[in-house]
Amino acid sequence: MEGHEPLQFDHDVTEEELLQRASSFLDTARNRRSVRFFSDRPVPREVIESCIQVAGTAPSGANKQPWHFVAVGDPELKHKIRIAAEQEEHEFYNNRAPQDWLDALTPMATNEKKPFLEVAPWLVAIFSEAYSHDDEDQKVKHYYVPESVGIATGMLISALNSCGLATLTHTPSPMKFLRDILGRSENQRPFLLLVVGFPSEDCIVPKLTKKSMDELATFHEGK
Ligand code: IYR
Repeated sequence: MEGHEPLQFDHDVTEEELLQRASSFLDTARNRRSVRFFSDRPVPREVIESCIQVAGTAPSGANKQPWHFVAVGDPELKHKIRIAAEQEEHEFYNNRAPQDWLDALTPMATNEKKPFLEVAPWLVAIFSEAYSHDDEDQKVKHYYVPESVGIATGMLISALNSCGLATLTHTPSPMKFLRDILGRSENQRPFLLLVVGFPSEDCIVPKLTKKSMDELATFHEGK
């Protein structure tokens, strides 16, 4: 078929190997925790680049790839982001959040102070693009934008976790300040701010449980 090529795929993988890989990936995934106490230990740019490239392999509506990743290691920019995020968070915790939301957050012990935005070596700001421009500067519409960017973000988190790095999905709301501070264009809308680095030596995390297999999934095997 025009515009197509043969798929490169390992059809010879054994069932044993499948089970081994699934279980090993699960072990890695289970060790991922949202971290709020970071160390200032540097992380090489190349690691962040590779993980962003993993995110860039994500499936997207009509392959429009409606995302852009901005990796910030510059202390001055991180400082600006922290100040702006803390302003929004102050509003959130003191005025905007309804009591039921604040109650739901109690186990996380979060508050408006976000020192990790300066301590962690990298902040990756993820932008979604509802449209782009073609070579003739005509608007190109994108499809399934939140789904696509959500999938790419999940792949980025998974890639960073598999390298042995910690992340925090941070969503100060509203996040418009990210577009201004980072000088992004009008079609780029802040989706999420990912904090990336090593946890501090004395990092603690809330005791949380994840859904059991029964709650998590339903199988209809047909046999
Ligand atoms: N953005 C705030 C509040 C917050 C909201 C949810 I939903 C969380 O899972 C965690 C925090 C903050 O980052 O503190």
